[in-house]
Amino acid sequence: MITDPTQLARLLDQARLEAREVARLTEAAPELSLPEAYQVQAAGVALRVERAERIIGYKMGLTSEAKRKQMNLDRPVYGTLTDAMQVAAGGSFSLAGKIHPKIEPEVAFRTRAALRGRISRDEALAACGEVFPAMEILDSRYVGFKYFSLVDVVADNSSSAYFVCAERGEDPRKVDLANLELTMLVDGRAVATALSSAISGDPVLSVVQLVELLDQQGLSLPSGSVVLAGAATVAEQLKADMKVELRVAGLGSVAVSIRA
Ligand code: OOG
Ligand code: MG
Repeated sequence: MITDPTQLARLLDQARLEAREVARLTEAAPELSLPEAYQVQAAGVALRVERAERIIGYKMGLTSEAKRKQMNLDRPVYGTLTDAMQVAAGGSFSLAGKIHPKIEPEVAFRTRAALRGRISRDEALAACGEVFPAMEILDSRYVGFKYFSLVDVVADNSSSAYFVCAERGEDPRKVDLANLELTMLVDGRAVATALSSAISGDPVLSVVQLVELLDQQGLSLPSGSVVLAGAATVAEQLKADMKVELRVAGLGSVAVSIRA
């Protein structure tokens, strides 16, 4: 890499802190590779950890065909989640200081055992203690959000910004994980519906993919991690005074109120 990863990470970090859009990194650094982009992501997370944030898990992105089409990108990616990104279930979320946030319906797992390397679906499932309804609030730091490459999105922590997860989950072995019905409502009106099979074919397979991607960076998934499995549908632009709710049949619901 010609440019030091921390230098690129600082650019995106400043953009986030100042709620300012910036040009995609590959405009100035077209040679940036995917492994280098993950180094930029890690350097950006390290800046947040220096400010006393704590890594609590990861999000998988582009695990559904709908999202890959919307973003015109071809492969799943991961982002890193810190405690500062979690919005309380039923809480309120302010648009102040955000760039162009969107929300999307997901499910999340909490692990109860560490995972590393190439694992089977059964191994991933055994390590997932709970599954929850969850929504991710994305906010790309790039101009216009939409037109960027895989390398750009990975460097930008895969557009991670915030997430909201239900307080109570279910035992993932006790639900039909690939056939959960997800309905996201805005002010009581359904805006997105999908089956959980839209997420990697089966959301627990997002955990399998995450652990493999982490291994490529020399990382493992600690016990107690939150894993967002990826959106089941395209994301919805956030606007002030929206109330957004996700209902997952057999799993429960989670909501967030948006304010200016
Ligand atoms: C990339 C992140 C996608 C998901 O759930 O598919 C994502 C983006 O759309 O900006 O989080
Ligand atoms: Mg997502």
